[in-house]
Amino acid sequence: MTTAPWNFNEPCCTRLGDPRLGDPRLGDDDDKDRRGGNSVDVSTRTKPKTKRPSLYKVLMLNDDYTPMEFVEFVLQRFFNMGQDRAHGIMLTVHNKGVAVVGVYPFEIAETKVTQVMDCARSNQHPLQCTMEKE
Ligand code: TYC
Repeated sequence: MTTAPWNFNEPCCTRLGDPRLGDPRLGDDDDKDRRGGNSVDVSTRTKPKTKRPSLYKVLMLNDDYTPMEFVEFVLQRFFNMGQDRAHGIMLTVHNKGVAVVGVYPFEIAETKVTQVMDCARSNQHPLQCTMEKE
């Protein structure tokens, strides 16, 4: 195994020094283009175009009426938590008023909020769930 960070077999390296091929490090239109006109160097983009998506926190809010067991059920069902973690997070919301229950890209966070709100509404609980940019 080689530890060198370059590869001598790469075409650009095998071409180096071959007079028939020219030096690939040099452009072939330094001052004039092939039709004899002036040309302008265009800088090449080195940064990849892809950007990581912004992340959003999904927050669960406390209220006085939603049963604790229902909150635990929601946390297990929609946030893939085990019983112990769901119980712990539910108690945090109960005691502090709010807790982050997950962090996701926008569409996933939005889906989680909708799922929780729909589930709470159809079970007639006032549980509130919201999201905010991280
Ligand atoms: N405070 C509620 C109760 O005492 C329990 C609860 C916990 C409600 C978390 C909402 O997001 C919540 N029954």
